[in-house]
Amino acid sequence: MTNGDIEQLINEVYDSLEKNNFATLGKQTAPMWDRPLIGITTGDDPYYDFLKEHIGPFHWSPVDAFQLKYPGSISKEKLSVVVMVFPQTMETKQAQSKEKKCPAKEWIVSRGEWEPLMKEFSGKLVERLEKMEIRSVSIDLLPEFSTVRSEKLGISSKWSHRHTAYLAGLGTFGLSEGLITENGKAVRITSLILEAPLTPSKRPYSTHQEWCLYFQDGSCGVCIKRCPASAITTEGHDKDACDAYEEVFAEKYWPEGIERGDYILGCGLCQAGVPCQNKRP
Ligand code: B12
Ligand code: SF4
Ligand code: SF4
Repeated sequence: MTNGDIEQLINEVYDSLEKNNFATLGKQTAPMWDRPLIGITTGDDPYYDFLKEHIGPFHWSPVDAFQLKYPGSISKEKLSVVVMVFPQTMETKQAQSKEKKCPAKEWIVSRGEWEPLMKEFSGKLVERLEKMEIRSVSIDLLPEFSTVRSEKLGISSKWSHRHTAYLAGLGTFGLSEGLITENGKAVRITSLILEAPLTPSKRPYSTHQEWCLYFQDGSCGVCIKRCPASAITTEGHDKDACDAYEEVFAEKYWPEGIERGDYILGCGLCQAGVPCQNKRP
């Protein structure tokens, strides 16, 4: 298996998706998510040890996650991590950038239907790899995957897709804390661990906040004004205030003509209508 092989496989699976559309909004042919950007890390990158110190000892290394599905010894040199960043479509970003209090319908639906979509996407990817006799673990399909409260950093999780994407050369963090990629910040991310030695992607930056204008020269700060919960300041991002705002918009500003159902919500107004919406600024 080469980097080119896995990229081709990911694109084939993306093209075969049945759930990647806005059928819920009556738009069967409009995709919810664009083709993913792909980055790769080795399983033995020392940065995974840093994450256990930085986020908390509960944060998995690639070996920890692999062994949950395949108990038994496995050396970290045999594993690679493939990180996939799915950009929101231009239509969703345009709709979201016009909103001020409540996310656009397209944003609500693409967030709310992410988990079933990932079940389809990651399920198909893992199955294709199994047929090639390559063992792999999708983080999003692990039943043990959950959020955890980090002593130092507040609401966190057992695997941070964003930190892994940073490690895989896919982007750096912004003032709002969102990961800014070559395709901007309005993205969602997933990670796959596989038993195949792949070539790691280059990291085209030297600090973790390099692509944000505020950290470059103190300018911009547009995400501060976009946030209806005042959760972003020049001091950074208040996760609890951000988290609490989800219920506020659902109760006070929910748009007509759309069911909440069992959707997980996310505001995401700081991800659109900003200079880092579509690209690294
Ligand atoms: C918990 C969680 C939340 C919490 C807390 C967010 C947070 N900052 O951690 C709440 C509910 C607030 C939230 C909100 C949102 N979330 Co959220 N969330 C998560 C989740 C489940 C875990 C995040 C996690 O583990 N964080 C770990 C902590 C440690 O991260 P951190 O504190 O931000 O990290 C900082 C430090 O590490 C610091 N730092 C200091 N020194 C150093 C040194 C180095 C070397 C480095 C690298 C970093 C570093 O820099 C980082 C950034 O400031 C992930 C899914 C996942 N499992 O990855 C999605 C995820 C992060 N969320 C996502 C999204 C889309 C959203 C929302 C837009 C909601 C929505 N869907 O519309 C908002 C955006 C909020 C924002 N301003 O970024 C996306 C990321 C998109 C992006 N571009 O970054 C993710 C990855 C989900 C996904 N599968 O794609 N989320
Ligand atoms: S809107 Fe500006 S300040 Fe905020 S994250 Fe993007 S580039 Fe940085
Ligand atoms: S997701 Fe919404 S509430 Fe949270 S920081 Fe961004 S704009 Fe503010």
